[in-house]
Amino acid sequence: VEEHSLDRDCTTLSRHVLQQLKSFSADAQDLSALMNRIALAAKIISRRLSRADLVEGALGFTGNVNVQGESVKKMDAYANDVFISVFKQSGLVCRLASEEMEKPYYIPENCPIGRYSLIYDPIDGSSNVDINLNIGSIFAIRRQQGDDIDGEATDLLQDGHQQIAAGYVIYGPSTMLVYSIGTGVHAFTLDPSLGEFILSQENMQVPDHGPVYSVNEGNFWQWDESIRDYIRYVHRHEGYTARYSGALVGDFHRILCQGGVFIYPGTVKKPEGKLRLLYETAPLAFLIEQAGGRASTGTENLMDVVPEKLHTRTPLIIGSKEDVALVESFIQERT
Ligand code: AHM
Ligand code: MG
Repeated sequence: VEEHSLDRDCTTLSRHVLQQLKSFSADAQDLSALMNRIALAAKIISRRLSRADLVEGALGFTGNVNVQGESVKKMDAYANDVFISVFKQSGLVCRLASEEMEKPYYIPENCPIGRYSLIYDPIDGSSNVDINLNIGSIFAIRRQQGDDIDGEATDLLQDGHQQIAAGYVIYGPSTMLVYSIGTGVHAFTLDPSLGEFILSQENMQVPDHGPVYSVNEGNFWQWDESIRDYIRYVHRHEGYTARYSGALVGDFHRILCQGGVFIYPGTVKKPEGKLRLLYETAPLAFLIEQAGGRASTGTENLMDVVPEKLHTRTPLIIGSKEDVALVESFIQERT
């Protein structure tokens, strides 16, 4: 007998947000609309990436250096602008803060009513862009607090608990959007023929322990002795496997699915490490906690860290509970 039923029940992202909140309240409608806008940005970026090598001017560097001191790639700039244009039309977001912009970007026409701020890393793992390997976008949504009269967005300088939603998009063999609004972690896969993100994994849980350790061991010589001790431990014990792609989103996604730990530690010279709190480490910390895992700086729960500035960096140890605790135990032994 020929089956005409659909492969799955085709829950779309916007519907899922409303279902999760079990309401059609104004807040729920806002969140659903915000997630829809993020999904639109993801589709536009995904579309460009899928043919990047064939599109004139899509790859390579712009020639500019961003506030982080990193050379900006054309795709970084493109993706940054995509989020801005998409949210200009939303009415909901007054401020956007991103890795690629020194200061927050204000959308004046949205500001009287737009009470949400979008914080994002438009292209995470930029070194993978020109070689067609997986990259991502990371995002978080926070509610604007106060009127921000001085235009400094100082209310963004708060801990990760202020996030009301967070997630990432991974541009891999398929494009996936993984998000949480505080009711678990859910993954959606883009069906390009429909142009829709369709629910593919609901309530993802990270195992309490996993085999993967994901760290750039080329930095071994720059690390504090405690991190070296942990790596030596891993090298001497059975059951570990190294995986490191150069794109946090990809490495994190593997760990979320299979368990293990991702580490970007500080170095002796730069104790705060490389990754930025507001649009890299805090959103992923929000997700991993929702999935039953943990995120730490080594000495502090990552969600509790208050950034001093927009681009504040933190060390990151994230993944399965037991693996994060083991890394912490090496750090605490030496402090
Ligand atoms: P980016 O957002 O500019 O691409 O930088 C962040 C990336 C992460 O995706 C990745 O985990 C890390 O930097 C890799 O850094 P390194 O090359 O030092 O290992
Ligand atoms: Mg990044």
